[in-house]
Amino acid sequence: MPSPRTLLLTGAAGGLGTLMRGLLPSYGYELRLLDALPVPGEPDAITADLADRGALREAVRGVDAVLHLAGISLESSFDKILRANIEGTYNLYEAAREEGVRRIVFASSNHAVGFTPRPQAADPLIPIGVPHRPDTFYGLSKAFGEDLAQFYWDKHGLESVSVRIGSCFPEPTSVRMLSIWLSPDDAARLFDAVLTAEGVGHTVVYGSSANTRLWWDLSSARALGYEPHDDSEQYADKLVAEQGELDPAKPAGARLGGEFTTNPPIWPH
Ligand code: NAI
Ligand code: 15L
Repeated sequence: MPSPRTLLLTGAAGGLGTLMRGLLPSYGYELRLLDALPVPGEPDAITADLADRGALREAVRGVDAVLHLAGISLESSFDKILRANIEGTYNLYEAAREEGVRRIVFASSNHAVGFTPRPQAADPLIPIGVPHRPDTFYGLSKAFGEDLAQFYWDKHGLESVSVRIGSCFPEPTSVRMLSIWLSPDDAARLFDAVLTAEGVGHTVVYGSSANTRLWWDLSSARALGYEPHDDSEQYADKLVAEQGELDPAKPAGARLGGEFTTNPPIWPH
């Protein structure tokens, strides 16, 4: 990517957006912020909903790339998911296409493939090429977003990297998260790698740290230059003592998406 690297960060008021607002400037990005909610301490942030096509078009004008984090980040009603995550992501891609933006990094989720069995014992890591197996309407919207990204590359030459994020929080809070935790510092490394790699077309990567208990294959992310530094294992003793090891006989211990795959989904954190 040519310098200066102006980046539109959608979802800037959210948990991950707040972490990335703190970390990405040190990689040389000049951030333009957008969220449906005001962004605390950021008077210049754009307050706009993803339904507002005019505002999106203005927001993407002149940026080198977009890091698209905005949306509903847990299960919700289909109508709400439809508006924010499905139509909203479409609106963003259309605005980017109209304004000639070169690349979008799409915050996909492990829940796009949440019904994939999680590896047990000596099973191989989950490859990036597994079919979509969404575990919620939320996961379905992420599967849609990945397909939308592929479509805009094939049809319009707009590059994307879809990052199937595991759990990005300051610390893992469940035993399941030990396997898919993405530390905030590694998230910034990963986003920087996928924003700057050459010739990504549309690439799908898993997003986690180099966890000892890793469930999936990070090689597509590494191929784009990602080098994780962190490992959740430092939190393992405490979490396992509190919660016990995952039970592979239970749905939440058997599948990648954990508790999202139960009906109704339950939230452990
Ligand atoms: P969050 O819920 O904390 O933040 C989402 C932000 O998007 C909020 O500030 C919200 O106001 C904004 N937003 C929601 N609907 C909007 C709309 N219609 N128009 C404009 N803004 C809207 O979520 P978090 O944790 O920061 O996640 C960010 C992204 O990463 C989400 O897309 C989420 O699905 C994805 N992701 C996050 C993971 C994590 O562990 N934090 C794991 C997997 C995916
Ligand atoms: C997600 O996709 C959610 O946005 C996040 O809040 C976590 O629940 C994460 O998945 C997870 O699977 O732990």
